[in-house]
Amino acid sequence: MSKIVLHQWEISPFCRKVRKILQYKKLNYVTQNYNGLLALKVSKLSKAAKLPVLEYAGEWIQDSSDIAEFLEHRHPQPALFPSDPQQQAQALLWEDWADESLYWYEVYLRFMDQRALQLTIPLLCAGRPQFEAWIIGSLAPIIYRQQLRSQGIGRLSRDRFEAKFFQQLARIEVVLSHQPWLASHELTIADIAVAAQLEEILRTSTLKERILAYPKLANWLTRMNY
Ligand SMILES: N[C@@H](CCC(=O)N[C@@H](CS)C(=O)NCC(=O)O)C(=O)O
Repeated sequence: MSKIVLHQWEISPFCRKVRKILQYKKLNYVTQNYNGLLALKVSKLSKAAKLPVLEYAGEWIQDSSDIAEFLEHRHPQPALFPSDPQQQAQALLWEDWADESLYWYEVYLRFMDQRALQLTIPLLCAGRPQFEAWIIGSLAPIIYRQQLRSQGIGRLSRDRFEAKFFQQLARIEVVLSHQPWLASHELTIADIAVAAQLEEILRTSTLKERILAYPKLANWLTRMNY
């Protein structure tokens, strides 16, 4: 089979989600990064001008959920989607929650926090000239804070935001107190989608210790580090 290329930002939780899928399915791949001002090239890769984009034997697939489905179809084992319809529905609902809701908590924790930003900008510009870090460091917080405000979560005070975030983690802790994985007796796309967001949060957030204080969640994150 020809090479699989993941076009990515290494720091994007959706790109991490795809890497976790590829690793889970034990598929060899290479990455192409769009750090710094190379980001301007992304609009040529996909209609949505977003990453990840997967290049697979001449096919180009955008959107992490579509990539998951595509890879499941071509490489069914190990499965990401449970065969039981109820568990499958639950797994897909978790995936959608991770992508559409938890993602914004990740963006808030990265772009509304000065210490997290100091870690984030060098990662976004790794390997690029210094002036690009200056440009991205000036523009990215403005763009993402605007998106957070439109989404709604960016209007919350830090205290209110943290209360809501930890409420969500407490709910995950309850689920993991009753079952080893989020949606089934086995690892599914639910676990990969949620872990990808939380792993990126842990990477740059100042809340790391408080997040890992949930014992079931911390244990599950260790198991997700396959
Ligand atoms: N639904 C898409 C979301 C991808 C996405 O939002 N990627 C972000 C990076 S984390 C992006 O490309 N942002 C650039 C932009 O919105 O212009 C997926 O699951 O792949």
